[in-house]
Amino acid sequence: LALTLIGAPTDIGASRLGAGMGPDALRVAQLGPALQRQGGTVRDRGNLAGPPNPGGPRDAATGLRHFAEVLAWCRTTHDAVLQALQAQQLPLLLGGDHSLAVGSISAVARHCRATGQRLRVLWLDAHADFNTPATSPSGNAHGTPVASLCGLGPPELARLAGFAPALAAGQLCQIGLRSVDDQEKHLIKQHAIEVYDMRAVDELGMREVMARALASVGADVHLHVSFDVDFLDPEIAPGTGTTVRGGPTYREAQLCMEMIADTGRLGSLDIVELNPALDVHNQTAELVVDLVESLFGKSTLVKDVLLR
Ligand code: DIR
Ligand code: MN
Ligand code: MN
Ligand code: MN
Repeated sequence: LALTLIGAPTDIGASRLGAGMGPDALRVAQLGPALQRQGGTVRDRGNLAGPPNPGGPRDAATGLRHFAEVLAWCRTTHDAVLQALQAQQLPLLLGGDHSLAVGSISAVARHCRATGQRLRVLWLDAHADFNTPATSPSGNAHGTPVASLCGLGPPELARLAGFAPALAAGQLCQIGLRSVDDQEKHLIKQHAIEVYDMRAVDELGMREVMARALASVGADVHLHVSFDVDFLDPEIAPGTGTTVRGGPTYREAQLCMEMIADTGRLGSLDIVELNPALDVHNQTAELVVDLVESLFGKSTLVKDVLLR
């Protein structure tokens, strides 16, 4: 297993500053050595470069805040992720805010189209990130990447894969949602997105949610996981900009990661919205590293003694 770490040190799409320190917080928490312990060969290609966050109001033309800078970061991310995939590496995008997922997932979609693999995207998040500039209450691009990937909003972002939509609605599954804007609810319904919100996690349990989410993941599937740190309950993961109470517990999150690992089909990963400026002693980065170990196969016992 050959992994490439790609740092994207920016908070360009977020409402609060600080997610740009996410890549280094993950390095400080020993992400690289943890992956190596799971049998990976890890190459850290360092941080991508891009424009600073100019702040300020929404652009009149696009309805997003500093759209040109968002687009620059997404393009650079797209190119780096595509390059890793073409070199047979598993790209691990270290965000940075969630707007970058337009770049990474567009690259993954492009790669899957070229290689004939079926793409499945698991979006782990408290939020749906399905706003368009027209529905967005904030103008923050981190609330819009799913809409872009489904072909809505500014065409420069929606067409980053070279085709649009980058994702058919049926390729996407969202888990952990508990903060969805009114107009996003309608978009989710209209596009018939497969969503397991926190009520579904409560009622079905994480095991059944993941069994359903992964049911179609066979040997021909490239599985992409887009992991927004605010997916986790804020009691265990305070170091992120838009926490929402009532998220998955430590054990639920571990099971989620372990069941993804069991498919053996993880092909690419985003870790986004980690904000060490809001954290205490880097505990959220350490938790994320712990979970990522499980995502890459760490288990308490030898795997074949597990009762399944
Ligand atoms: C809100 C918040 N739905 C927005 N979104 C967040 O601004 O679009 N996404 N925090 O991560
Ligand atoms: Mn998000
Ligand atoms: Mn979120
Ligand atoms: Mn550990």
